[in-house]
Amino acid sequence: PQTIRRGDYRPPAWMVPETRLDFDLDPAATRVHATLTVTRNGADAGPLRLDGAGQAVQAVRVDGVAVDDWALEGETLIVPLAGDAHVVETEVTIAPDRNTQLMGLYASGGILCTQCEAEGFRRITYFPDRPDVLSRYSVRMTADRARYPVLLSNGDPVASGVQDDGRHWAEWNDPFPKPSYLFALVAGELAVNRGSFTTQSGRAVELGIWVRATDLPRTDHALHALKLSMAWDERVYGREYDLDVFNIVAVDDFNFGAMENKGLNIFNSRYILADPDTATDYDYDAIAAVVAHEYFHNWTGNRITCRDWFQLSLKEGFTVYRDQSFSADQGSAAVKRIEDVRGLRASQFPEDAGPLAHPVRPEAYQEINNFYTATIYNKGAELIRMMATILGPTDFRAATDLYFREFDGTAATCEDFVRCMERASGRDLSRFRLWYSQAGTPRLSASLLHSAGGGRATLRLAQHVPATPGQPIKAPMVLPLKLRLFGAETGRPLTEERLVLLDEADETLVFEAVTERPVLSINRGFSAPVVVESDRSAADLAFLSAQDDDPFARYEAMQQLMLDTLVAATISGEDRHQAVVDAVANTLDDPELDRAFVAEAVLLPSEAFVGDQLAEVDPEAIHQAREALRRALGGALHDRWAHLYAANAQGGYVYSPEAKGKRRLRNVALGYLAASGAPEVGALAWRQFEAADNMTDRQAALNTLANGDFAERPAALDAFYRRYAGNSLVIDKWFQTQALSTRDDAADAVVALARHPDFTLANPNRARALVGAFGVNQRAFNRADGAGYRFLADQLLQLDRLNPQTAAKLLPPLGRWRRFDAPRAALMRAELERIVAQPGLSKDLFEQASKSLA
Ligand code: HT7
Ligand code: ZN
Repeated sequence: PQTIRRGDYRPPAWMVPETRLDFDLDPAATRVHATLTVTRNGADAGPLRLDGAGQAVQAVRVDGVAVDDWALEGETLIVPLAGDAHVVETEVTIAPDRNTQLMGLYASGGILCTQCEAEGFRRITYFPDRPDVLSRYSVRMTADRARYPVLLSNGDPVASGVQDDGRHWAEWNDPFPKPSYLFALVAGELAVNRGSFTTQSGRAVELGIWVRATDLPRTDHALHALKLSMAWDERVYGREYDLDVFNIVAVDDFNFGAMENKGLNIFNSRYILADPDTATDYDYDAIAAVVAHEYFHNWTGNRITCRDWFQLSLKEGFTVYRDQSFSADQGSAAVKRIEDVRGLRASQFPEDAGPLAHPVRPEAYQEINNFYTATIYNKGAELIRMMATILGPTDFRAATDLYFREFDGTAATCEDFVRCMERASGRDLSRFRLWYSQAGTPRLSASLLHSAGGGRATLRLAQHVPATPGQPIKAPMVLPLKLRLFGAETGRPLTEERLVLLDEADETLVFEAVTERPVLSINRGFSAPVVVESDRSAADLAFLSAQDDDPFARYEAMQQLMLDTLVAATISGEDRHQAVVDAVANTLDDPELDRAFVAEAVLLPSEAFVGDQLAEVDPEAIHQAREALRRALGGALHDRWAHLYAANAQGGYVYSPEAKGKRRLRNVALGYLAASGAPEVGALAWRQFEAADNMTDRQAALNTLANGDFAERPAALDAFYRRYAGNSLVIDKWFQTQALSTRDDAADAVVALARHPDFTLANPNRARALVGAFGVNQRAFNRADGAGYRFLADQLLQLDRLNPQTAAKLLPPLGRWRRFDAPRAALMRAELERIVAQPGLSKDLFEQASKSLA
């Protein structure tokens, strides 16, 4: 496959100021008539080149006259043009009902919808399908009126009518020039939950959430989240919505979470539909976050888009930072930060340490769909957060104002963004730019010395950025580190919080008048996305977990204490449980702490995260060590867990930060009670399962039962399945719970579930629920006989024929072979080689598999 390089960027030879699209919609054969007003851009004398994929050309006209001097170069349509401005028309036919890739125009449960990012528009019509060609679109759709009563597109509706052949039509106009990846169309039998929002300048915007009629009662939360997002963007960034309507449509078959098409967002139904009986607190939070994310793209992505796909993090990193800040403002900012860092460590850190590591602004790709990664999104958000930290709130807001002012209506670059940060603040971010070009997670070592007599503390900081593919040697990065010293005896702070910008390989900081032994609190708030290696003792970590005034640092100290304990137990079988038991007891006994924070703080690090700390992952030893610590915590603190379980019961479901925190802590307590082996737990969990008035509690009880050997286990799985049969989002949970099981038989169960009548690879949510979840079940997936690896490769090869993009997303667990013992590594490599050798493999899966072997 061809490699696309950032350095090869050239401005487009032709611009398309106006685009008119006329769709004659039919699932089997949709006719698309495109009329493009094209103008030559610069002195290039070349022909017009229009991207296409998978469609048949029916006709080409230039300035109203049919021409036959066009040619196809691969799938690119070449049209010779004599002058500098022309009107070019094409007619093509496409088949949405045969589109299993879910890119371009496709059918999902009887609804016709589109997905154009990144390169799906070329599957609809011929066009310069690149983000720096901005065009004004007007769209006409004609369709069967009974089957497709609702016809939506970008912008505002302008006209509609009924024909006497059973068909009807609608026209939509989008006044804002946009790249083709933001085009959208939906046709279907949809019901709407309408709302309205008045912008800060007094304009009324009509809001609509469109779903199947039966799903309408589950759309209020999304609509509410949309209104909150609109108000938040005005208040925090001064950004107002710019069209008269804002529509969201939910579909069941979707490759991603959602898509920010101008004025017509299309969502995976999983990020819209919620009611207490079917959605967990986690689902509610995720819906609000994704609704906000897509809405925020209206400015960071749509009004200002990307010059090329290498700049993807310009819109994605900034928009994730914006949605994280929005969510933090809706409840506990500390808990939100903990959740975000946990996510970063679970997905981005391993990516940055593996064969698919790439910079936030990549240099090359074969398939752009493979670059919608945790690095582009989540590490990209950390870069924005670091710049916000370095600039401070006032300068950061001035810098984003400048960015919006200067680049509105353009296709910009990451460099444009950083320059605005510099210009508005007067700071030099030259060295900071390395964060965009260097892959790999920096490792920071911190060691604090104290000379008791002299009252001087010396902090030695040293950083190292590990080699990543294609980048063997790294320069030191700029690390904004928030730190503070506490007195070990008095527990009082010895210094103010300081922001240190470490930009050398090593540096020593001196603190004077330190009259008692200091304890170091570093990377507070996770101010830099790095791995900290410190020589803090278990006693100091326990101290910080109880005393630190930064909630994130407090959580982090507890995590580090737990990790050190688990690593020691895995490597040498050492039992250091008591220190963790005492620290957890302390946290549980602190009446001042928020329930949600306590729930996060007392959770053990995942098996995968423990594995990430080891030179070689031993999945079985890690599992046994973690289970032993869970048992110890469960047993030693049994009475506290039982008390918390009882004390946090609630009458009647409420979705609020307080109620969520109580549910979370109660369910964590249930998990520890189960780990304690207390005889009453099976019955307790079953009672919760049956009596629950919400999915958070019901699923937590199911997880507890499903992970153990309880007599109630089969009945719970069966009852859950039967209760929710037909609700695909909940049945996904049923598959996922079993794919994530910690039981010895998990891998066999997953293989059997792939033959379940409800399992299908055609629906990405279902594929992710079983195959994707299994890939992150460290113990089951890495079973020593290689059954897990074989299963994943078999599924990927099948899925690749339907939906290469989703298949490629599920491959990374196989690329972790370097982290395992030689027999496992050989088994994983053999599966990767089997994939690469497959005739007709997509470039999506080929790129991921071949890079994973290298
Ligand atoms: N910007 C959107 C990305 C997206 C996407 C990418 C590839 C294939 C399918 C896709 N669906 C949506 C989503 C977002 O980041 O908001
Ligand atoms: Zn996004």
